[in-house]
Amino acid sequence: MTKVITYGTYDMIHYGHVRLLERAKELGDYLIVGVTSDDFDKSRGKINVNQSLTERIDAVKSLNIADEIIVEEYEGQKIDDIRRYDVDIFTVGDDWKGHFDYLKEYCQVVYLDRTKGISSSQIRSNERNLEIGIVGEYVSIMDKFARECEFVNGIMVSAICTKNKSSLTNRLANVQFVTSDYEELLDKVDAIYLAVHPELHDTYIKKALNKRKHVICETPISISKNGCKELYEIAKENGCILMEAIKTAYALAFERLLLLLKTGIIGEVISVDATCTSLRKKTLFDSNGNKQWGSLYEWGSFAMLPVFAILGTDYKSKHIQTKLLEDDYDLFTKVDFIYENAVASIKVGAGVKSESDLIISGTEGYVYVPAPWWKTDYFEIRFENFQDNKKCFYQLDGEGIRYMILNFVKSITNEKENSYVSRDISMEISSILNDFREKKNITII
Ligand code: C2G
Repeated sequence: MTKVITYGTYDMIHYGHVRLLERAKELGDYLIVGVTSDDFDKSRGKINVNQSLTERIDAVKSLNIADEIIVEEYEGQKIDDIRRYDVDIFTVGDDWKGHFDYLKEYCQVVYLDRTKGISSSQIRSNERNLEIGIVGEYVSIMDKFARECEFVNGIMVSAICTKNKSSLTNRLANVQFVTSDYEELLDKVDAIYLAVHPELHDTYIKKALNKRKHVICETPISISKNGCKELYEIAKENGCILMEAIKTAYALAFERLLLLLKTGIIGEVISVDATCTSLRKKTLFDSNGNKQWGSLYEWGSFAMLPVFAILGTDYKSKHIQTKLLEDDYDLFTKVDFIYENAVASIKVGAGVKSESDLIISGTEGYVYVPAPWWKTDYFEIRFENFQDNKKCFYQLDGEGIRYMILNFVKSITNEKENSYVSRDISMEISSILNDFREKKNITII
């Protein structure tokens, strides 16, 4: 019996795929089809896949051409599969010509003609693009967002609203519609990305939601707990997606770290310590005249994310310690949380520098994520016996921002929120900022 194997993503299956599979089957008696996992696709730069792995497998299955379907999960798996399944022929479309010649050592390699004039990318780009407007004064953050949108299918930056027109980067200045009038921008787009001072979020978000525009907003959503709750309610009433932009939640290493902790790899988690700091000019306004955010507004959400994601939001008490300058600009803030069976502490500084790492301590070992942990591709799981230590590496593209945008687009298309930052966490972050602003449970140094 001649066994044939072929691999692919098979997103939005089309005539080109069907023809390839039929010809692959004709090469032998038994056809194995490897469908790529979502993670493997991400790691090879294919992030725009529309359908989930299950949907793609079902689609291949329903063609009734494959005798067996397997999942392709990692680089190097092809050699493993060929040996394991005793494969005689590996085949793939000739867009890959030469690329898999290294497999000739293990089996016959056949490149089949690719069907001209059709592709998954083409089908995806025929769908209408979501038009997003970028609103804000913080040009470097806005530029990063616009750059990352270029990697995601189905979204297009079509308008910019800023008071800082003269300091826009080329990418932003070249967007077709640039205005300083927010209402005017809202009429032109389907969604907005908001990068204004957190004190302005409530007003800006409300206006957008009331015009039924979807919103992705730099964290925090609101500096008031009730404000945050109200915004989510308005979003729901108006059928809009409101998403908090904490890129770290979408970084693969962080996502995996949370899953590993759930398996109990370091035993019971007893303490989470997260530090985020950056050195800034100690002035209240930046060179463009924008009000600086202070430590907790700027870094608080990032530092609180692992605490709440690992230990939950149901802590028993908390205490805020802060070094305030004039006009309530906090140079440094520390928050301690006491849980029933654990403790946590965050240290944030915009104007104070420290080792900005993340340490999660457990009864069997600890996790160390080196600085800058909020955009890392790597962490270590360490044990009493250092020979048991594990180093874990993951792909990090665009600091997680592009996956965040992808999830925003998917949430809108599927009319179902698909945010990695739960509503609970968003609300709790707002609640801490609320107490900080109202100087509750706080020691000022
Ligand atoms: N294909 C084709 N004609 C098209 C489009 C695709 O013959 N018009 C073929 C591809 O060459 C590939 C298969 O259909 O053999 C699946 O295509 P994709 O889903 O685009 O997957 P791809 O990224 O090519 O995956 O490591 C190799 C990959 O797994 C192949």
